[in-house]
Amino acid sequence: MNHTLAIIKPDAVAGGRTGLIVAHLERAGFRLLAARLLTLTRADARAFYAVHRERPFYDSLVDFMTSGPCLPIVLEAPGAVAKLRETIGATDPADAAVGTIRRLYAESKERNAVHGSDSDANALREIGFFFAERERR
Ligand code: 3AN
Repeated sequence: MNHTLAIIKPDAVAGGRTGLIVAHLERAGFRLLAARLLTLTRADARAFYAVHRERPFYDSLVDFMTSGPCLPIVLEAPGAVAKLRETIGATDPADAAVGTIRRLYAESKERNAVHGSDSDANALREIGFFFAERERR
């Protein structure tokens, strides 16, 4: 699939790193199809991360993701899902490869600057979570 969802997370937006991260994504070869600055409600964050609801970090993740504005973005590129995962780097910025967005801009394993869909099926679900079809043509 050639589409995926990124979210510039509240740590990066609050820290003034939104523009740097968008520029990094564009330089990496992604085209922006849709984007909207918004603050997630607790219900939004709980639903978005429902797969993690049994994990010990779930409540803290919901607190963090609702702590301020974030920027969901629909991205287009050949092999978009795998390409974005490579561009953002490992979940923990300490493990992320040099030059990846998380290595450059993330604070910690939880406050890790950016989300990227991890499969084509999740990309479809996550794009639909934020954007109507008419907003991403
Ligand atoms: P990724 O974002 O690399 O796909 P996931 O899907 O395992 O990682 O985790 C979703 C989000 O949950 C991460 N982006 C991060 O913010 C948070 N998270 C994951 N693992 C931990 C952890 N051990 N401690 C705190 N937060 C975590």
